[in-house]
Amino acid sequence: MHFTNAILRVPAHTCASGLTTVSLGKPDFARTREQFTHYVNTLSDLNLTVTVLPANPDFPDSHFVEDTAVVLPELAIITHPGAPSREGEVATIEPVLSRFKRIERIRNGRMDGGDVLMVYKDFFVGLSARTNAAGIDEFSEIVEPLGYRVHRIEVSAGLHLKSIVNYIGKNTLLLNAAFSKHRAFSGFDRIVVASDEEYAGNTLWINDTLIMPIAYPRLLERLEKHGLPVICVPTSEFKKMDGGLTCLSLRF
Ligand code: CIR
Repeated sequence: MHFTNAILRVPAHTCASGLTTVSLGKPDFARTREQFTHYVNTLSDLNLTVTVLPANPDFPDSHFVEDTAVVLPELAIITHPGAPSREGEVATIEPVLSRFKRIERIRNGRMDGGDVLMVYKDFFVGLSARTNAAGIDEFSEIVEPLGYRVHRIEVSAGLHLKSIVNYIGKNTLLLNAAFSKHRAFSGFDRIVVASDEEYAGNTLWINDTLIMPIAYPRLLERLEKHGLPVICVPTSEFKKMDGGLTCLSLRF
């Protein structure tokens, strides 16, 4: 797993009208843009080629591009987002991804890319409020012939699987206590995120560098011991809209 590219979308001025389950107040648009720029620069500094798409004010959640596709070395799968207000986002991602990859689609079932964790040839896919069994079936039909294994993981709390479980290199998963004993993850070393720092469990692994949210000191200390470089970035405005670091880009 080595990433050379990232696709992102500039947050729209409508971003405060997106979906959220938390009560942290409305995101400030100027700060959202600043934090987004910081994120883009961080990926560029890690030598990714970034494609930054223009803001799409018709879709206030559209900067959370991760949910619109799953990108594999062999192809890209355009999802069918679970939230009706986000369905239309895929139309503008497909032409961009088709410059890089052959395209497949989730047609009838539902799937958000935030539920799909790829670790080499294994996919852990959350069965969640946004991704249903039919979506996972369609996904499996596309990827299993390519030699991937698909593991379904029930997500009862949290928005997406990757809100809670992420790969951080060195055969290690970062996850919450509820998932730490899950059978599907038994082949990995596991670092458990404390419940009051759970948001930072959405840490982003880019080619053996970790990008984590600022202001989670205990997790930072733990991740520094993990032995990979750690970069902390501001995320307060994304957090207000249930967004974390993985959801702001498609990486491949
Ligand atoms: C939503 O509820 O769809 C957005 N406000 C947040 C999406 C976050 N996506 C992700 O973590 N992959």
